[in-house]
Amino acid sequence: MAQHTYSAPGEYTIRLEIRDSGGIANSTTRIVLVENTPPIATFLLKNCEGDFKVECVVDASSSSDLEDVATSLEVRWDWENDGIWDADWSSLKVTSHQYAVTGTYTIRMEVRDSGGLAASTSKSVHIQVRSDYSLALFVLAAIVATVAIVILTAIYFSKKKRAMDETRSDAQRDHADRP
Ligand SMILES: [Ca+2]
Repeated sequence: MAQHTYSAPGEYTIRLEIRDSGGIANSTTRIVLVENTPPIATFLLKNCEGDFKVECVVDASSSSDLEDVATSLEVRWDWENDGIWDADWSSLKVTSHQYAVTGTYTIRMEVRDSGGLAASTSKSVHIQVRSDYSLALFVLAAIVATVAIVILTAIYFSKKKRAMDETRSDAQRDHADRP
C-alpha cells in the first residue's frame, strides 16, 4: 500500500508496475481526478467602533485555501451586505471603509481561489459616526458653557465685593455716629 498527496487539482494518471522474481513485469494505469476545494473565508475588523469619522479597517489575510497560497487568493467586499459588491476582486486583503451614517452594518467578504471556487463570510459592526454638524454643535455648546461660567463667576464676585463695600461703609458710618 502506498500514499501520495497531490499539491494541485487536476487529472492524474497513476501507473503501477509489478514484477515477479523471474524479472517479468506488467503494468496498469488508472486515472484519478483531484478536485479543487473552496477556500475558507475569515476576516478581522480593526478600529471600527467609536469616534468621529472613523475609518473601518478590514483584514482578510487570515483566509486560506488547501490548494492555493494566501497571496493568490482574491477578495471582495460588500460594506452594507445589500448584495452589491462594492469593490472588484483584489489580491490585497487589507482595506478600509468610511461610513457616513451611524448604524449597525453587516460587512460581507467573499474570497476566491485560483480555480474560481469561492466562499463568503460576514460580520456585524456598530458604527458610531459623529458628523461635522454635530461636532460643530458640541464645540458651540462648550464655548457657550465656558462664557456662561465666566459671566456667572464675574457676577458672583462683583456682588460679593459690593456686599463687602456696603459692610465697610456701614461700619464707618457707625464709627462716625458714635459720640
Ligand atoms: Ca481551493
